[in-house]
Amino acid sequence: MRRALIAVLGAATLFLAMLVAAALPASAAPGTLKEAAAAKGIVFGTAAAQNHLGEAAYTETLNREFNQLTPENEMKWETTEPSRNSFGYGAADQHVGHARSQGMAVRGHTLVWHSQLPGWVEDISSRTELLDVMRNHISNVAGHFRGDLEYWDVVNEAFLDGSGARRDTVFQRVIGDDYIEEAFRAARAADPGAELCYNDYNIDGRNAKSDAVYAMVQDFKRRGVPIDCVGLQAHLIVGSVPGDIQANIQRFADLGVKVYITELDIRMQTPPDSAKLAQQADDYRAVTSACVAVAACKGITVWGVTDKYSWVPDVFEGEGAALLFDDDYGKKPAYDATLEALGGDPGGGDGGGGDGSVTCAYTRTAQWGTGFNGRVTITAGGGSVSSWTAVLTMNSGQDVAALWNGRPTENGSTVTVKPAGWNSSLAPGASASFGFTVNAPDGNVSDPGLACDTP
Ligand code: G2I
Repeated sequence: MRRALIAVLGAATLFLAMLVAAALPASAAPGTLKEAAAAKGIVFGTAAAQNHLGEAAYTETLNREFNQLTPENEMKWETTEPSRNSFGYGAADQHVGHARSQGMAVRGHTLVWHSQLPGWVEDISSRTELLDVMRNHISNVAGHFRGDLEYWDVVNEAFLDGSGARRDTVFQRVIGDDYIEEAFRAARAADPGAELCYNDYNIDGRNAKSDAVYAMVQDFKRRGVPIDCVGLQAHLIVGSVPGDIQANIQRFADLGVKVYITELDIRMQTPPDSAKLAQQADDYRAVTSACVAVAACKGITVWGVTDKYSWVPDVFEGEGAALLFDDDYGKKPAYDATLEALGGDPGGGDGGGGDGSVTCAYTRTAQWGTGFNGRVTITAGGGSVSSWTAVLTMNSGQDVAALWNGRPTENGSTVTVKPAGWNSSLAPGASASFGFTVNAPDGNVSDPGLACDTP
């Protein structure tokens, strides 16, 4: 009798163990951008600004999702050499220190650029003098970070849209065509360990400008000018990813250089809506897949952690929402699409396994003649979840007047609620709640329908 019971218990235990094994895949797909990218042998980075590193949600998102950092402004000429031969690296050094402490690679940005260039450089009119000044700048700045950076954007935005002619900058005017190769030679001498890139925008697909960059890189490779990589900035517009981006990456790769997507953002007319966000997700997927498909494409960098601090609204009036995290650090559909394109699993939570499921419950917290307050609590099952979605179905004559601790999208009587950002990921068994107020002018105060799921 006892033996039989033990045998039954043993079988039950084995059965349970099999169930658990079925629920826990042997190797869970990665649940963050950096883990998924690493599994593909590439880096996934972001531009970051020193003045936001004190904001907990900013730094938490930066550290959790990205394994490469590009200082957004802190290594530019006006900051590192504001007056002649007087160099300062405070904010840049802090960036490098932060990146190092987190195991992130660093892209130096940028040594020679016509923008954010101090006036004293603009005033130089002799070729010999400007060549000396440019070489001195490169040898000091790249020399300061020697051995600390993985990549340098050596020359930035030297070509014009449309024609592919050289941009009329002080370097082009005063030194001439060879300023670019001289910059690369100086950078190699200053930091022989860093990959040296030419970086530009609107060279993501094939066009007159990318043809001109292609011809320059081809010429540099033939003549032994030290260039290692090309950065396609990829400042793009929703619905307008060049259809030939992969072919364009491939043709640069075929020249023997690496390719990086260096400043990816995909802007839209604000405010965002679900259709624009879905298109943006497709667009991020397309860019990410194009890089993943070409062996020489070694990294993707988005131009900012959160929509809240993106450069886009400052420059393009009425446009924005271009990045992977919204103003509240909530993951956008583009985040999931990018993670999937990297082979990760948006539903995989922290990648630690688990069934990733959620349950939800509704509580009425207050009621009056023409309305009520409700609260929804979402609880993770046996596994962690990275995000959740709750769907409320309102009854006739009911309108959600306010909702807190969640981000609602209304479509007829259906209100889809996503996390506010900070309450997105849940450990096994943990809960998140959001609350709302319903107006029911006709007095129909019956409970809304509720369903929930992982995204
Ligand atoms: O314009 C977008 C990017 C295009 N490719 C090169 C990148 O270096 C460039 O980055 C942007 C930064 O994201 C902005 O943050 O470069 C801008 C300058 O051209 C940066 O904007 C400047 C503002 O113009 C200044 O008013 C501001 O003081 O940022 C400065 C620091 O916040």
